[in-house]
Amino acid sequence: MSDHKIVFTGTTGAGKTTAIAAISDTPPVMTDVPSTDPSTGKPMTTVGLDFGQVRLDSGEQVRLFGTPGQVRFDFLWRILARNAIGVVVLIDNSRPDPLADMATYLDAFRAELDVMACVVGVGRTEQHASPTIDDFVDALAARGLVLPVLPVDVRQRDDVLMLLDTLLAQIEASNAE
Ligand SMILES: Nc1nc2c(ncn2[C@@H]2O[C@H](COP(=O)(O)OP(=O)(O)O)[C@@H](O)[C@H]2O)c(=O)[nH]1
Ligand SMILES: [Mg+2]
Repeated sequence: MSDHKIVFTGTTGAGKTTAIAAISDTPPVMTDVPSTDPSTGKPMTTVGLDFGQVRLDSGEQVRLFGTPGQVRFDFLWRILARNAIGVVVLIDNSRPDPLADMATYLDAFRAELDVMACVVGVGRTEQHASPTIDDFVDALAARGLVLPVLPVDVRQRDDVLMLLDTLLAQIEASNAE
């Protein structure tokens, strides 16, 4: 691992800002501003990016970046992903078509996924059990991808750390090959 940078992506409201704030050792840098789009149901939205840092038990320092959610910023997603070791795709399972949301981000990061670790974190599964974790795994398999899919509550530090650990385990496994 020469560069310890991890990118969090996902739809607006999926929890990128919350996840980074939950684990960052330094006060997270956020660029949320009042939302002009009432349909998101959120008073604030991220126009730029989120940034945080976390020191792992191993002593390694990891930089965390959150992408702007809106698809119109997708050129920024790949700029942010340069030199990253992994990407966390956050899914909001309360949205109309969470499997399509996952596909959007997998498409956007298609080239990066060849060289980068990836995990999928599915949020709000308690109130929204469908699609199930197995449905996400099946949808990934249909694309020829085998990636970890975990239910997460991004407000819980331990859940976000679990996502990170899963991602890092993937990287270590591929380095050992
Ligand atoms: N009730 C509930 N709220 C959640 C859950 N997961 C995330 N949230 C909330 O969803 C919002 C996510 O917003 P934010 O982190 O700004 O999303 P971003 O647009 O991806 O950066 C926050 O207000 C979280 O508290 C969940 O499992 N249950
Ligand atoms: Mg945000």
